[in-house]
Amino acid sequence: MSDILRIAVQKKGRLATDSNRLLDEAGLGFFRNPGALTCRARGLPVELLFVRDDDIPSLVAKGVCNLGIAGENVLREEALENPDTQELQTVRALGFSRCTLKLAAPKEGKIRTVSDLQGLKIATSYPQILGVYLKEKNIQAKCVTLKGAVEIAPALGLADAICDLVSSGATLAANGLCDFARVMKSEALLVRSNTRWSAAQETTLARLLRRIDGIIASRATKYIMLNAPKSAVDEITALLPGADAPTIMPLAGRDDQMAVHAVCREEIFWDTLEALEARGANAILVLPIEKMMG
Ligand code: PRT
Ligand code: ZN
Repeated sequence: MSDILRIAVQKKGRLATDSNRLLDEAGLGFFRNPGALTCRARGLPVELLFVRDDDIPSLVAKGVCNLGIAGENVLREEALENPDTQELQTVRALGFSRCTLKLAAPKEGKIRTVSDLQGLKIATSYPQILGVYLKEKNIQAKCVTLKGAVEIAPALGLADAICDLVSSGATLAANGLCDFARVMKSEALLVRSNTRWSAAQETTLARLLRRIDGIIASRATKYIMLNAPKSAVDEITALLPGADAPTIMPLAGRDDQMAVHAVCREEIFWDTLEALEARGANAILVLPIEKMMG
C-alpha cells in the first residue's frame, strides 16, 4: 500500500483554479508543468492527478485516488448513475464553485411552475438528478440529455424547458430564459474513498484537513484594529461582529484613548464601520487573515 496520498482535481475549468489555490495555500507546494497529468507536491507526501471533473467520482470510488475535489452536482449525478460511487464520503464542503441547478423556460412562454412541465421536454446535463426531482413532484416529462449549451435547446425547438446550473444568471438572461424552480444547490466537496488506506495516508489527510480548516476559517474572518475613547470602549467592542475577547491596550501618550484589536468571525460591513466611527472609534483598520490555527 502506498504512503502517498493521491488527490484527483479538475484539470481545467471552473473548479480548477480554486482547487489549486486551496491546495497551494495548504502548503502542498506543487509546480505543474503545462500538459502534465500528475504532479508530486513538495510540502506533504501528496500526488495530484489532473482529470476531467466527471471522472473524479469513479477514480476515487475505485481507490485510484484517495481523495477528490468535485462539484456536489457531479457527485450526485454520478452516484445515481453508478452505484460504486455512492460509497464516497464527504470530508469537507469547500465553499467555492457555488451554483444552483435550476429549471428555466422561455421568458415569453407559458411555463411558470413545475406542474406546467407535465408531458413536456426538458433539456439537461443532469438527467438522473432531474429524473428523481420530477418523480418526487409527480411530473412525467421527457429528459433530453445534452452535454453542453443546454440554454440553447428551447430556441432550437429541442426542448420546452431546461434544467441547468446557474451562478450569476447572465447565461439564462442572454438566452431569453427565466428560472422558476430550484432543483439543488451545489458547491465543491472534498470526498474520500472507502478503500483501505495506509496509516501514513491517514496521517497526511489529518494534517491536510487541519490546514484546510484553517484556510476556510480565515476566509470568513478579519482582524480589526481601532482606537477608541476610554469611555466608549464597551459600547464599541459590543459592535464588533463575531469577535470573542478583544485585546484592549493603553495607547502611548494618550490617556483618553485605548487601542482595541479583535478577530471578527463575521463579515464587517461599511455600516458597522460607520457605527463605530459615530461612537468615537478612529484609525480603524480591517485586515485579511491569511492562516489560522488553534
Ligand atoms: O472539462 P470538465 O469536464 O472537467 O469541466 P466541465 O466543462 O464539465 O465543468 P466546468 O468547469 O464548467 O464546471 C465545473 C463545476 O463548476 C460544475 O460541475 C459545478 O459544480 C461548478 N459550477 C459553478 C458551474 C457553474 N458555477 C456554472 N455557472 N458549472 C457550470 N456553470 C455553467 C452553466 O452550466 C451555464 O452554462 O455556467 C453557465 C451559467 O453561468 P451564469 O453565471 O451565466 O449563471
Ligand atoms: Zn465535466
